[in-house]
Amino acid sequence: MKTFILHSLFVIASGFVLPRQSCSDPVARTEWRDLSDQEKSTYIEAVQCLKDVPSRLTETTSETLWDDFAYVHRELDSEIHFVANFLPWHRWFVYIYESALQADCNYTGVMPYWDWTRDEEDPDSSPIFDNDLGFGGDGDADTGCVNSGPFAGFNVSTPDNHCLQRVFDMTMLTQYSSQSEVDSALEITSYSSFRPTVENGPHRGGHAAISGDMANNYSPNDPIFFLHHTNIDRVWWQWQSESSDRQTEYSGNRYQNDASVEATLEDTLPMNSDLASEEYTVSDFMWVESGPLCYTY
Ligand SMILES: *[C@@H]1O[C@H](CO)[C@@H](O)[C@H](O)[C@H]1NC(C)=O
Ligand SMILES: *[C@@H]1O[C@H](CO)[C@@H](O)[C@H](O)[C@H]1NC(C)=O
Ligand SMILES: [Cu+2]
Repeated sequence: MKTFILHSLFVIASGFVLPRQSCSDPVARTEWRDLSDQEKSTYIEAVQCLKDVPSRLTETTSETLWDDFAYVHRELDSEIHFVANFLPWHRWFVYIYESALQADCNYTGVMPYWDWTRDEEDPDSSPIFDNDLGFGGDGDADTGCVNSGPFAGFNVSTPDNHCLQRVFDMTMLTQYSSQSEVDSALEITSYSSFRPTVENGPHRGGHAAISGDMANNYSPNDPIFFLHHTNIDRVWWQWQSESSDRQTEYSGNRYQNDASVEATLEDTLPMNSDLASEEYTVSDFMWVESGPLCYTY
């Protein structure tokens, strides 16, 4: 924990990430329902705070730091989905979000995740959707607008000004994001096959189950996006934890529209430089305890 706080201070003070010591004290990320009530409230307040921080982007419709994430994700859509870098790119994206919560909103807690497999029996009653100590539930039956919980009445600006929307279909969660779907992904031995299985299975399930903003390329409008993707990251971490070889196991198609180009660890990860000024390659995000990262699950 100490290393982590120091690290964030360096980021704030210098504007760029100084070369860091080895990761000796990784922070353990926690499932939402395993946080205390106090920890949940602190996280929700930090997320709400992003709406009060001005946008960091130039030449954009994004109005606040909250909105920047959906804008950038939408901007890069075709470069970061259905390609090999889907997992390392989103690992980095969650890290940028976590760093923003810390640097701009004084958040000192851990990055929480949503383990959907714990909701297989009764997804609608998930603590994730709690109106007091969660992210609120389904949108209004007519408008899709989220009208209850901590984010009721929140408008977002990507791709245009609209209320945050959800249109629940929890059969998608029980079908694609179940323990058995996760288990069969973990059985796969090659990255080039593991990545699409996770992306089209459990990943798709979480997006489609919440739907509304979550079903679009501006899905980071919904704060649940980050808990969902942290769990996707955790599934990858579980897969990588099988053997240290898997910390460098990376393959598949680099581009959506050109199957002939093989992805490599040296590929540069795209990012809007207003959101993160550092340039990184895939290799920097291959393991949660190296490069800029220092966490575990
Ligand atoms: C974060 O902490 C600093 C220093 O105490 C304070 O000046 C600032 O207002 C805080 N920011 C928020 C969003 O609470
Ligand atoms: C929020 O978005 C809705 C459309 O979804 C719009 O009717 C409303 O005027 C917006 N509210 C604000 C304060 O911009
Ligand atoms: Cu994405």
